[in-house]
Amino acid sequence: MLELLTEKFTKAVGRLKETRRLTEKQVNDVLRDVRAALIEADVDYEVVKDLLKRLRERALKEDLKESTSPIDSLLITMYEELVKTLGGEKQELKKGVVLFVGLQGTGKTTTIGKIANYLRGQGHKVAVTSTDVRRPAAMLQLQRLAEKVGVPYYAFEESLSPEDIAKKALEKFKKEGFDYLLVDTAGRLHIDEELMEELKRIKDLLKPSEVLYVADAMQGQIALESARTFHQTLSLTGVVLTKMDGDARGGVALSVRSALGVGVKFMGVGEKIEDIEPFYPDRIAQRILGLGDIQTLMEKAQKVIPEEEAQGLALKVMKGEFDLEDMLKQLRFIRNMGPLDKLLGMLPGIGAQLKGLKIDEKKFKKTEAIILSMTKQERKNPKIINMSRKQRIAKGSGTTVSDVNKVLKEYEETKKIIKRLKGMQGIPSLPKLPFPFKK
Ligand SMILES: Nc1nc2c(ncn2[C@@H]2O[C@H](COP(=O)(O)OP(=O)(O)OP(=O)(O)O)[C@@H](O)[C@H]2O)c(=O)[nH]1
Ligand SMILES: [Mg+2]
Repeated sequence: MLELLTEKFTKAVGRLKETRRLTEKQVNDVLRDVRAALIEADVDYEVVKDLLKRLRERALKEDLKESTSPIDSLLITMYEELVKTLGGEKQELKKGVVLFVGLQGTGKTTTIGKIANYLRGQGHKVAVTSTDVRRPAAMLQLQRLAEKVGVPYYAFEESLSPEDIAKKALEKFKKEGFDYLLVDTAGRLHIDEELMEELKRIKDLLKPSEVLYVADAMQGQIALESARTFHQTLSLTGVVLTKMDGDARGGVALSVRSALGVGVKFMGVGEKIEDIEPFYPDRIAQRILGLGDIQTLMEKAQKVIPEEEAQGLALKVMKGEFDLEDMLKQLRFIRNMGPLDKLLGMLPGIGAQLKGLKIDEKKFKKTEAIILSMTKQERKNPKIINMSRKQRIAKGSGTTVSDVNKVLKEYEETKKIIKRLKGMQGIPSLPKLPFPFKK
């Protein structure tokens, strides 16, 4: 997601690499590239105009040119204005009934499963229910998801009307005193009167604390057009952008706030239940500027490896002490976190350059078996692994000497890459302060 913008923004700013002082022409050149990137990314035209106006005013008015490090200042300006465009502060989900609406197939039901899982992980009491009596098996789909997540699904007969289901579900929710009731609704291919009326009646009955519009990011601006119509009838309180994993442009993410006046609250980044992220405008701005999203990366990492271990590993990598034991840890860690490309996108500077890398499960198992067949000493100091040791390791892991050689070679290469990454900075001069800045 957002790769296009990251690539173009990094390139635009990257051209200033050797510059000490910024001329007006250079600022204009960067802004011209930024504008082209935004348009290519399918950002709403008015949004582009507005953002560019703010950037230009600040870049030229404020004494960027006199700043000791003008590129950093330009980056910070871009960062701050992007955050504004993306909606400013992160928006919490208000407790109570959360009604999910949107066109057919945009990901409403899947998103409810994901958000239920997310909220539950945060320690909230969550229940879900569905008023989608139209599509056969729609209710069953949510019920299955609820079982998987481990939250109650309020089941009612499919012969009831959506309004009756809403009423009964609300009663139950109030009685149980849960924090959130997530309510699924039926989708339609196109907006029609009947659907809008039905949703309006459900909304009036439920008096939800949130009405979230679920938009498929891959649809681009079209998604926003229907969102506007929903907004008129239902007064949306926020948007969930789904399928961000399939959308390299990201235009919708930048346009929602200004098009609707409400912000994005979550984004879906895959088909699995964990593939949802709260929408942090500051982190998204960092990603777009190629500064990575270390916070989200660390949050994901903490779920699969204990914090001290993560820090230990990072420290070792920084110091260049990286043995086979560390490589195994890292492989396990990456494997538990999901596809590599999603993670690399969060690393400063390199995200846009590395795409489509994935862990090969079979190869992983083999590597793991080989490393586990080594003695502690061998893992710490792979240099001592001579031919007879290789034969023993191959036998122990049910592999061949050539497999062992491959792992050793991979280890050497990983070590080299780490060295290179250490010496590399994504953007010519990364701001000295760790992102995000808090003013
Ligand atoms: N790649 C990807 N796929 C998603 C995401 N969210 C949902 N999907 C997929 O989109 C498809 C439709 O999802 P549903 O949740 O059934 O959509 P819906 O809006 O409930 O559909 P209706 O109930 O028919 O209106 C499914 O195949 C989901 O797996 C996402 O963030 N990324
Ligand atoms: Mg559905």
